[in-house]
Amino acid sequence: MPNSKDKEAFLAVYKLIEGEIVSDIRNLPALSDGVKQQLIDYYSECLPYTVPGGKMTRGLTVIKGVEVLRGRELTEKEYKDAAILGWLVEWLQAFFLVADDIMDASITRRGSPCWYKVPNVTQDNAINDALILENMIYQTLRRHFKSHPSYVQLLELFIDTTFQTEVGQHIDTNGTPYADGKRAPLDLSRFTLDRYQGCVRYKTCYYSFYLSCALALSYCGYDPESDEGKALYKKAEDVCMILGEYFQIQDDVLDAFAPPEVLGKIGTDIEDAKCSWLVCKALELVNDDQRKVLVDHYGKHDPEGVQKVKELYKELKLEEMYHAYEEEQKTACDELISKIEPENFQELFKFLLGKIYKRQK
Ligand code: GPP
Ligand code: MG
Ligand code: MG
Ligand code: MG
Repeated sequence: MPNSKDKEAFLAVYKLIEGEIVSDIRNLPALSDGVKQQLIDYYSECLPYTVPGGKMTRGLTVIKGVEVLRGRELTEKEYKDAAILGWLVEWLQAFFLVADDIMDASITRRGSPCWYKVPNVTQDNAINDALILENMIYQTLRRHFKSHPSYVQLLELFIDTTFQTEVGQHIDTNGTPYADGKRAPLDLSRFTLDRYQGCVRYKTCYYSFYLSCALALSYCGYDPESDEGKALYKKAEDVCMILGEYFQIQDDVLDAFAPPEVLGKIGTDIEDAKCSWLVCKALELVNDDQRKVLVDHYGKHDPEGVQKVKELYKELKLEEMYHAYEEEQKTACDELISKIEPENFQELFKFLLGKIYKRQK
Protein backbone atom coordinates (compact mmCIF):
# COMPACT_ATOMS: atom_id res chain seq x y z
CA MET A 1 0.00 0.00 0.00
CA PRO A 2 1.31 3.51 -0.74
CA ASN A 3 2.12 5.73 2.25
CA SER A 4 2.53 9.43 3.09
CA LYS A 5 5.93 9.52 1.35
CA ASP A 6 4.56 8.40 -2.01
CA LYS A 7 3.80 11.47 -4.14
CA GLU A 8 3.02 9.45 -7.29
CA ALA A 9 0.24 7.53 -5.55
CA PHE A 10 -1.10 10.75 -4.08
CA LEU A 11 -1.15 12.38 -7.52
CA ALA A 12 -3.07 9.38 -8.90
CA VAL A 13 -5.88 10.22 -6.44
CA TYR A 14 -5.84 13.82 -7.72
CA LYS A 15 -6.48 12.49 -11.24
CA LEU A 16 -9.40 10.47 -9.95
CA ILE A 17 -11.05 13.51 -8.30
CA GLU A 18 -10.41 15.66 -11.37
CA GLY A 19 -12.09 12.98 -13.53
CA GLU A 20 -15.15 12.92 -11.27
CA ILE A 21 -15.48 16.70 -11.43
CA VAL A 22 -15.19 16.72 -15.23
CA SER A 23 -17.85 14.04 -15.46
CA ASP A 24 -20.13 16.11 -13.17
CA ILE A 25 -19.81 18.92 -15.70
CA ARG A 26 -20.55 16.51 -18.55
CA ASN A 27 -23.74 15.49 -16.73
CA LEU A 28 -25.08 19.02 -16.12
CA PRO A 29 -28.65 19.12 -17.40
CA ALA A 30 -30.06 21.58 -19.92
CA LEU A 31 -26.78 22.75 -21.42
CA SER A 32 -25.88 22.11 -25.05
CA ASP A 33 -22.90 19.89 -25.84
CA GLY A 34 -20.98 22.89 -27.18
CA VAL A 35 -21.37 24.88 -23.95
CA LYS A 36 -20.49 21.87 -21.82
CA GLN A 37 -17.39 21.22 -23.91
CA GLN A 38 -16.24 24.81 -23.33
CA LEU A 39 -16.66 24.35 -19.58
CA ILE A 40 -14.81 21.04 -19.67
CA ASP A 41 -11.95 22.52 -21.72
CA TYR A 42 -11.69 25.50 -19.36
CA TYR A 43 -11.66 23.51 -16.09
CA SER A 44 -9.42 20.82 -17.59
CA GLU A 45 -6.86 23.62 -17.79
CA CYS A 46 -7.77 25.43 -14.55
CA LEU A 47 -7.63 22.43 -12.20
CA PRO A 48 -4.17 21.05 -13.07
CA TYR A 49 -2.86 24.63 -13.14
CA THR A 50 -4.13 25.64 -9.71
CA VAL A 51 -4.49 22.49 -7.56
CA PRO A 52 -1.45 20.14 -7.81
CA GLY A 53 2.08 21.44 -8.38
CA GLY A 54 2.81 22.72 -4.88
CA LYS A 55 4.81 20.95 -2.21
CA MET A 56 1.62 19.03 -1.23
CA THR A 57 2.63 19.02 2.46
CA ARG A 58 -0.88 19.87 3.66
CA GLY A 59 -2.39 16.97 1.73
CA LEU A 60 0.28 14.42 2.65
CA THR A 61 -0.10 15.43 6.31
CA VAL A 62 -3.63 13.99 6.37
CA ILE A 63 -2.26 10.62 5.21
CA LYS A 64 0.58 10.80 7.74
CA GLY A 65 -1.97 11.66 10.47
CA VAL A 66 -4.16 8.66 9.69
CA GLU A 67 -1.07 6.39 9.60
CA VAL A 68 0.11 7.66 12.98
CA LEU A 69 -3.31 7.37 14.61
CA ARG A 70 -3.96 3.87 13.20
CA GLY A 71 -0.42 2.83 14.19
CA ARG A 72 -0.12 0.44 11.23
CA GLU A 73 -0.01 0.36 7.44
CA LEU A 74 -3.25 1.67 5.94
CA THR A 75 -5.73 -0.50 4.07
CA GLU A 76 -6.47 0.39 0.46
CA LYS A 77 -9.73 2.06 1.50
CA GLU A 78 -8.08 4.06 4.30
CA TYR A 79 -5.30 5.24 1.99
CA LYS A 80 -7.78 6.39 -0.64
CA ASP A 81 -9.99 8.17 1.92
CA ALA A 82 -7.04 9.92 3.55
CA ALA A 83 -5.66 10.93 0.14
CA ILE A 84 -9.05 12.37 -0.89
CA LEU A 85 -9.24 14.41 2.33
CA GLY A 86 -5.65 15.50 1.69
CA TRP A 87 -6.55 16.68 -1.79
CA LEU A 88 -9.51 18.63 -0.40
CA VAL A 89 -7.05 20.58 1.76
CA GLU A 90 -5.01 21.21 -1.40
CA TRP A 91 -8.25 22.34 -3.13
CA LEU A 92 -8.89 24.77 -0.28
CA GLN A 93 -5.35 26.05 -0.71
CA ALA A 94 -5.91 26.46 -4.49
CA PHE A 95 -9.05 28.51 -3.77
CA PHE A 96 -7.14 30.72 -1.32
CA LEU A 97 -4.10 31.18 -3.56
CA VAL A 98 -6.08 32.12 -6.68
CA ALA A 99 -7.84 34.81 -4.60
CA ASP A 100 -4.75 35.81 -2.58
CA ASP A 101 -2.69 36.43 -5.72
CA ILE A 102 -5.33 38.85 -7.02
CA MET A 103 -5.50 40.64 -3.65
CA ASP A 104 -1.70 40.81 -3.34
CA ALA A 105 -1.17 41.79 -7.02
CA SER A 106 1.32 38.95 -7.29
CA ILE A 107 2.97 37.99 -10.57
CA THR A 108 4.07 34.37 -10.29
CA ARG A 109 3.17 31.30 -8.26
CA ARG A 110 4.82 27.87 -8.34
CA GLY A 111 7.14 29.12 -11.08
CA SER A 112 4.38 30.18 -13.52
CA PRO A 113 2.16 33.23 -13.92
CA CYS A 114 -0.54 33.49 -11.22
CA TRP A 115 -3.84 32.06 -12.55
CA TYR A 116 -5.43 35.51 -12.96
CA LYS A 117 -2.38 36.55 -15.02
CA VAL A 118 -2.88 33.77 -17.59
CA PRO A 119 -3.84 35.68 -20.78
CA ASN A 120 -7.12 33.91 -21.55
CA VAL A 121 -8.21 33.87 -17.89
CA THR A 122 -8.18 37.45 -16.52
CA GLN A 123 -9.31 38.67 -13.11
CA ASP A 124 -13.09 38.34 -13.66
CA ASN A 125 -12.80 34.65 -14.48
CA ALA A 126 -10.25 34.00 -11.74
CA ILE A 127 -12.54 35.41 -9.01
CA ASN A 128 -15.31 33.04 -10.09
CA ASP A 129 -12.81 30.18 -10.40
CA ALA A 130 -11.74 30.69 -6.77
CA LEU A 131 -15.41 30.32 -5.77
CA ILE A 132 -15.84 27.24 -7.97
CA LEU A 133 -12.68 25.65 -6.54
CA GLU A 134 -14.17 26.15 -3.07
CA ASN A 135 -17.45 24.53 -4.08
CA MET A 136 -15.65 21.49 -5.52
CA ILE A 137 -14.44 20.68 -1.98
CA TYR A 138 -18.00 20.18 -0.83
CA GLN A 139 -19.13 18.28 -3.94
CA THR A 140 -16.25 15.85 -3.52
CA LEU A 141 -16.63 15.52 0.24
CA ARG A 142 -20.31 14.62 -0.21
CA ARG A 143 -19.53 12.14 -3.01
CA HIS A 144 -17.04 10.17 -0.89
CA PHE A 145 -18.00 10.72 2.74
CA LYS A 146 -21.76 11.28 2.92
CA SER A 147 -22.31 8.04 4.80
CA HIS A 148 -19.12 8.22 6.89
CA PRO A 149 -19.84 8.62 10.64
CA SER A 150 -17.67 11.77 10.73
CA TYR A 151 -19.21 13.44 7.65
CA VAL A 152 -20.70 16.43 9.48
CA GLN A 153 -17.53 16.95 11.52
CA LEU A 154 -15.34 16.84 8.39
CA LEU A 155 -17.69 19.29 6.67
CA GLU A 156 -17.63 21.67 9.63
CA LEU A 157 -13.84 21.54 9.77
CA PHE A 158 -13.66 22.88 6.20
CA ILE A 159 -16.32 25.53 6.87
CA ASP A 160 -14.76 26.73 10.13
CA THR A 161 -11.23 26.76 8.72
CA THR A 162 -12.36 28.77 5.71
CA PHE A 163 -13.89 31.39 7.99
CA GLN A 164 -10.77 31.54 10.17
CA THR A 165 -8.56 32.02 7.12
CA GLU A 166 -10.82 34.73 5.74
CA VAL A 167 -10.67 36.59 9.07
CA GLY A 168 -6.87 36.36 8.88
CA GLN A 169 -6.88 37.57 5.29
CA HIS A 170 -8.99 40.55 6.32
CA ILE A 171 -6.48 41.51 9.00
CA ASP A 172 -3.69 41.01 6.44
CA THR A 173 -5.16 43.15 3.65
CA ASN A 174 -6.54 45.72 6.06
CA GLY A 175 -2.92 46.56 6.83
CA THR A 176 -3.11 48.41 3.52
CA PRO A 177 -6.28 50.47 3.85
CA TYR A 178 -7.73 52.49 0.99
CA ALA A 179 -9.59 55.77 1.26
CA ASP A 180 -11.50 57.34 -1.65
CA GLY A 181 -10.15 54.61 -3.90
CA LYS A 182 -6.57 55.55 -3.08
CA ARG A 183 -4.13 53.92 -0.72
CA ALA A 184 -4.41 55.65 2.65
CA PRO A 185 -1.18 57.10 4.07
CA LEU A 186 1.07 54.45 5.51
CA ASP A 187 0.54 53.95 9.23
CA LEU A 188 3.66 52.27 10.60
CA SER A 189 2.14 52.04 14.07
CA ARG A 190 -0.04 49.16 12.79
CA PHE A 191 2.96 46.89 12.26
CA THR A 192 3.33 45.33 15.69
CA LEU A 193 4.21 41.76 16.58
CA ASP A 194 0.89 41.56 18.44
CA ARG A 195 -1.06 42.29 15.25
CA TYR A 196 1.28 39.98 13.37
CA GLN A 197 0.63 37.01 15.65
CA GLY A 198 -3.14 37.40 15.47
CA CYS A 199 -3.08 37.76 11.69
CA VAL A 200 -0.87 34.71 11.16
CA ARG A 201 -2.80 32.48 13.53
CA TYR A 202 -5.90 33.07 11.43
CA LYS A 203 -4.54 33.43 7.89
CA THR A 204 -2.03 30.55 8.01
CA CYS A 205 -1.94 28.28 11.08
CA TYR A 206 -5.46 26.87 10.91
CA TYR A 207 -5.58 25.98 7.24
CA SER A 208 -1.91 25.10 6.70
CA PHE A 209 -1.34 23.01 9.84
CA TYR A 210 -4.30 22.36 12.13
CA LEU A 211 -6.85 21.40 9.45
CA SER A 212 -4.89 18.38 8.16
CA CYS A 213 -4.29 17.08 11.71
CA ALA A 214 -7.92 17.61 12.74
CA LEU A 215 -9.23 15.87 9.59
CA ALA A 216 -7.06 12.84 10.42
CA LEU A 217 -8.36 12.80 14.00
CA SER A 218 -11.95 13.15 12.87
CA TYR A 219 -11.64 10.51 10.14
CA CYS A 220 -10.18 8.08 12.70
CA GLY A 221 -13.22 8.58 14.91
CA TYR A 222 -11.85 10.85 17.66
CA ASP A 223 -14.79 12.83 18.96
CA PRO A 224 -13.89 16.43 19.91
CA GLU A 225 -16.68 16.27 22.55
CA SER A 226 -15.19 13.29 24.43
CA ASP A 227 -12.49 13.82 27.07
CA GLU A 228 -9.86 11.83 25.17
CA GLY A 229 -10.74 13.45 21.83
CA LYS A 230 -10.85 16.99 23.20
CA ALA A 231 -7.34 16.65 24.64
CA LEU A 232 -5.94 15.40 21.32
CA TYR A 233 -7.48 18.18 19.22
CA LYS A 234 -6.23 20.72 21.76
CA LYS A 235 -2.66 19.35 21.64
CA ALA A 236 -2.75 19.41 17.85
CA GLU A 237 -4.01 23.00 17.88
CA ASP A 238 -1.36 24.18 20.36
CA VAL A 239 1.53 22.71 18.37
CA CYS A 240 0.06 23.80 15.01
CA MET A 241 -0.18 27.43 16.15
CA ILE A 242 3.54 27.42 16.93
CA LEU A 243 4.57 25.57 13.76
CA GLY A 244 2.30 27.81 11.67
CA GLU A 245 3.75 31.03 13.03
CA TYR A 246 7.27 29.75 12.39
CA PHE A 247 6.19 28.77 8.82
CA GLN A 248 4.73 32.24 8.08
CA ILE A 249 7.82 33.99 9.47
CA GLN A 250 9.82 31.87 6.99
CA ASP A 251 7.34 32.85 4.24
CA ASP A 252 7.89 36.53 5.04
CA VAL A 253 11.69 36.25 5.10
CA LEU A 254 11.70 34.24 1.86
CA ASP A 255 9.41 36.89 0.28
CA ALA A 256 12.21 39.45 0.61
CA PHE A 257 15.35 37.35 0.31
CA ALA A 258 14.80 34.05 -1.55
CA PRO A 259 15.65 33.89 -5.28
CA PRO A 260 12.28 33.90 -7.12
CA GLU A 261 13.44 31.02 -9.35
CA VAL A 262 13.81 28.84 -6.25
CA LEU A 263 10.78 30.20 -4.38
CA GLY A 264 8.50 30.00 -7.44
CA LYS A 265 6.98 33.41 -6.61
CA ILE A 266 8.13 37.01 -6.72
CA GLY A 267 7.80 38.76 -3.35
CA THR A 268 5.34 41.65 -3.05
CA ASP A 269 5.17 42.26 0.72
CA ILE A 270 7.11 45.56 0.69
CA GLU A 271 5.10 46.95 -2.26
CA ASP A 272 1.83 45.76 -0.66
CA ALA A 273 2.74 47.31 2.74
CA LYS A 274 2.18 43.95 4.42
CA CYS A 275 2.42 43.44 8.16
CA SER A 276 5.44 41.18 7.59
CA TRP A 277 7.66 39.81 10.37
CA LEU A 278 10.54 41.76 8.79
CA VAL A 279 8.86 45.16 9.03
CA CYS A 280 7.64 44.47 12.59
CA LYS A 281 11.15 43.51 13.68
CA ALA A 282 12.70 46.43 11.79
CA LEU A 283 10.43 48.90 13.58
CA GLU A 284 11.63 47.58 16.93
CA LEU A 285 15.24 48.31 15.97
CA VAL A 286 15.33 51.46 13.80
CA ASN A 287 16.79 54.87 14.67
CA ASP A 288 15.12 57.99 13.28
CA ASP A 289 17.07 57.98 9.98
CA GLN A 290 16.36 54.33 9.38
CA ARG A 291 12.69 54.82 10.20
CA LYS A 292 12.56 57.45 7.48
CA VAL A 293 13.59 54.83 4.90
CA LEU A 294 10.42 52.92 5.78
CA VAL A 295 8.26 56.06 5.85
CA ASP A 296 9.53 57.03 2.38
CA HIS A 297 9.62 53.68 0.64
CA TYR A 298 7.45 51.04 2.37
CA GLY A 299 4.21 50.24 0.52
CA LYS A 300 5.24 51.72 -2.84
CA HIS A 301 5.50 49.97 -6.19
CA ASP A 302 8.94 51.39 -6.92
CA PRO A 303 11.83 48.92 -7.44
CA GLU A 304 14.51 51.34 -6.16
CA GLY A 305 12.57 52.07 -3.00
CA VAL A 306 11.96 48.35 -2.43
CA GLN A 307 15.71 47.80 -2.77
CA LYS A 308 16.34 50.49 -0.12
CA VAL A 309 13.97 48.75 2.29
CA LYS A 310 15.78 45.43 1.68
CA GLU A 311 19.13 47.15 2.31
CA LEU A 312 17.76 48.49 5.58
CA TYR A 313 16.69 44.95 6.56
CA LYS A 314 20.26 43.80 5.81
CA GLU A 315 21.78 46.70 7.81
CA LEU A 316 19.58 45.75 10.77
CA LYS A 317 20.84 42.15 10.43
CA LEU A 318 17.32 40.76 10.18
CA GLU A 319 18.45 37.70 8.22
CA GLU A 320 20.88 36.81 11.02
CA MET A 321 18.10 37.39 13.57
CA TYR A 322 15.87 35.09 11.57
CA HIS A 323 18.49 32.31 11.51
CA ALA A 324 18.86 32.57 15.28
CA TYR A 325 15.05 32.55 15.63
CA GLU A 326 14.87 29.44 13.42
CA GLU A 327 17.34 27.52 15.61
CA GLU A 328 15.53 28.59 18.82
CA GLN A 329 12.20 27.61 17.31
CA LYS A 330 13.51 24.22 16.21
CA THR A 331 14.75 23.49 19.74
CA ALA A 332 11.51 24.74 21.33
CA CYS A 333 9.38 22.66 18.92
CA ASP A 334 11.47 19.50 19.50
CA GLU A 335 10.97 19.99 23.23
CA LEU A 336 7.22 20.65 22.93
CA ILE A 337 6.68 17.68 20.61
CA SER A 338 8.65 15.30 22.86
CA LYS A 339 6.13 15.94 25.66
CA ILE A 340 3.06 15.01 23.59
CA GLU A 341 1.14 11.91 24.61
CA PRO A 342 0.33 9.37 23.35
CA GLU A 343 3.89 9.05 22.13
CA ASN A 344 2.95 7.83 18.62
CA PHE A 345 1.11 11.16 18.02
CA GLN A 346 4.53 12.89 18.18
CA GLU A 347 5.41 11.42 14.76
CA LEU A 348 2.85 13.63 13.03
CA PHE A 349 4.37 16.84 14.35
CA LYS A 350 7.92 15.62 13.73
CA PHE A 351 6.84 15.06 10.13
CA LEU A 352 5.58 18.65 9.90
CA LEU A 353 8.63 20.16 11.59
CA GLY A 354 10.89 18.11 9.27
CA LYS A 355 9.07 19.62 6.26
CA ILE A 356 9.61 23.22 7.35
CA TYR A 357 12.97 23.37 9.18
CA LYS A 358 15.44 25.32 6.97
CA ARG A 359 13.08 25.27 4.00
CA GLN A 360 14.21 27.32 0.98
CA LYS A 361 10.80 27.45 -0.72
C1 GPP B 1 -0.70 33.45 3.11
O1 GPP B 1 -0.37 34.77 2.88
C2 GPP B 1 -2.17 33.34 3.35
C3 GPP B 1 -3.03 32.86 2.47
C4 GPP B 1 -2.54 32.32 1.16
C5 GPP B 1 -4.49 32.81 2.79
C6 GPP B 1 -5.33 33.49 1.76
C7 GPP B 1 -6.72 33.57 2.24
C8 GPP B 1 -7.81 33.93 1.56
C9 GPP B 1 -9.13 33.91 2.23
C10 GPP B 1 -7.78 34.34 0.13
P1 GPP B 1 0.67 35.28 1.78
O2 GPP B 1 0.00 36.27 0.92
O3 GPP B 1 1.92 35.66 2.48
O4 GPP B 1 0.99 33.97 0.90
P2 GPP B 1 1.94 33.98 -0.37
O5 GPP B 1 3.28 34.49 0.10
O6 GPP B 1 2.03 32.51 -0.76
O7 GPP B 1 1.30 34.83 -1.40
MG1 MG C 1 0.14 36.46 -1.24
MG1 MG D 1 -1.67 37.46 1.06
MG1 MG E 1 3.92 35.65 1.65
